[in-house]
Amino acid sequence: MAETTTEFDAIVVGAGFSGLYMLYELRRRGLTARVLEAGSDVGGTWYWNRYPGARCDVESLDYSYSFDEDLQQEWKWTERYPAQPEIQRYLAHVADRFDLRKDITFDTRVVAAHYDTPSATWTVRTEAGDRLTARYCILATGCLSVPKAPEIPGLDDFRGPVYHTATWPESGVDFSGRRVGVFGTGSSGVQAIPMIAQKAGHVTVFQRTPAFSVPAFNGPLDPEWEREIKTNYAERRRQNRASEAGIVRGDNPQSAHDVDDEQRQREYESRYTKGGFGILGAYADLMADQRANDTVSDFVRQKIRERVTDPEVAERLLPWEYPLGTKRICVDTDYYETFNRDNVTLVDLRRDALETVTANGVRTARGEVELDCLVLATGFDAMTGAVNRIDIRGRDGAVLAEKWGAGPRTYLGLGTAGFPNLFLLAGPGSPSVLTNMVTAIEQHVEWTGRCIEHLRTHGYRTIEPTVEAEDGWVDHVNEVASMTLFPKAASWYLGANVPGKPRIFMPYAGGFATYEKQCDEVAEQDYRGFALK
Ligand code: N01
Repeated sequence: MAETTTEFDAIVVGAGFSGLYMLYELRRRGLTARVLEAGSDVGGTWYWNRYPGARCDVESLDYSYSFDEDLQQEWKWTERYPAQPEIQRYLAHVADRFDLRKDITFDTRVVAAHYDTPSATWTVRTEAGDRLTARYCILATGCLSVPKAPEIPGLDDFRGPVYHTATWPESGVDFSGRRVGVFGTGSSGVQAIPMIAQKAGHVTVFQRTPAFSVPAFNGPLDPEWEREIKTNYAERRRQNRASEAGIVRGDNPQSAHDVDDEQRQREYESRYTKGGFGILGAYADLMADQRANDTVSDFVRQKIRERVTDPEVAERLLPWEYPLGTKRICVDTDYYETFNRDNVTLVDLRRDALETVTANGVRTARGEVELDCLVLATGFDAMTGAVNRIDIRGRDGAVLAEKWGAGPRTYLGLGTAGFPNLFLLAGPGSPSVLTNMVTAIEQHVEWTGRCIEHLRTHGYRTIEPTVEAEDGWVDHVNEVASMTLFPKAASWYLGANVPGKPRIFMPYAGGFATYEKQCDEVAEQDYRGFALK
């Protein structure tokens, strides 16, 4: 695009799962839209996170769009948990199948979005200086799309290559025979470390906080299971939306205290051996009651001990600092077993403090480890990072990053007061990252599509949350979080992984089904809590 101004009904920022479906939804309702995407292809998070082992930990048959019956019937997933290349192929297929690409501009980063009150339009500016205007501005920018600065001293001095899992080179990395240092043992590190160890000469893992990880038991997709789901896919999707996690995982309404220890162990064992995070649904109070959570945390810690040959290494891998699930649980393939390999060393930074990265490696209190390259799996400026780095100005020049300076403020995670016609998809204050993201995204896209249609049908120019409704929702989000164990962990849910970021529990912990009900009620009551003009 040259430096021109182009007008659309809507501008969508981001072409991941949410941006693609939003474009489809807008078109379906007869609106013109342009999607602006920083990457060179569709995929969003899945475009950038192409590190070895990158894989979704929601099952493929659930981690996919439900909006088109033919699409969901014809697409064939190969594995129970889809790997990044397959998700990328799927999203490319969706883009082609619905001819979405013609309305997407790639390699285009949005740097600003300013609202003009007299014309009630948004002007969106790209890094290249192009301007686009639209009535509606929709942020499909993703919850985990801005890598956080790693804050590792001396990193710039390192002479070898440094790779971040979230900006992995498209051509891949050949680790053969190399001495690799890895920082980060969250979901990305837990997936990447076993794959890197298979190729590298030696891997040294610098662990700051151990993960709770459960095995995926991934494998080829069982054709019987696929047939069963596809025979009545609509019912499966309905059940996902009627659940609190946006996914059927057999949630048990009992308290962990209602049963004796033997029965609890059987329940945990049965869920653990099925693979994935179904273990979180074993009892209703695991995320709300410390003693209940202790039972499942102890169970998983014992499993870790059993998976690691050297008891000393196992002890260093045990998480004690937070209850299971309060940091996102990891789902792995051979993570703990990888520490049984001769070419893998675990450095526990809690006992062996990091001093600095040097030109040739990493120095800790116990000495220097020489390395050829470094892998950073150090996470994201989650949920608000991608929004705050765009210069977003609403009514009267209000700056969104300033408004959110003490933490994000939204109504239902969908909009924010003072910013008319600005929609957030899976924004802070919505269940998003605590659920199956695709379920959450579909609900937000559909709600937004219906809302825009409502505005147009009834001749409204603008919609924005009232300050009262927003304050009420922010209080509600905080109150619900305070009834859970989530605030006990220094997690990215709370912004605690980014130095200086306000500590506010950002997602809505009240459950997906409860949340969707509230969104529907708001819409049915003529968009209660929103001002329509
Ligand atoms: O990031 P994280 P992630 N020095 O923030 C460590 C989703 N996801 O990319 O805990 C040393 O979880 C940090 O240590 P600590 C999923 O929702 C999904 O792994 O801050 N270490 C931690 O160990 C997930 O939760 C999938 O003490 C440093 C790690 O880096 C989310 O993305 C796959 C450090 C960061 O863990 C984020 O996961 C991948 C430093 N200076 C991701 N700074 C699947 O679907 C940070 N760390 C499977």
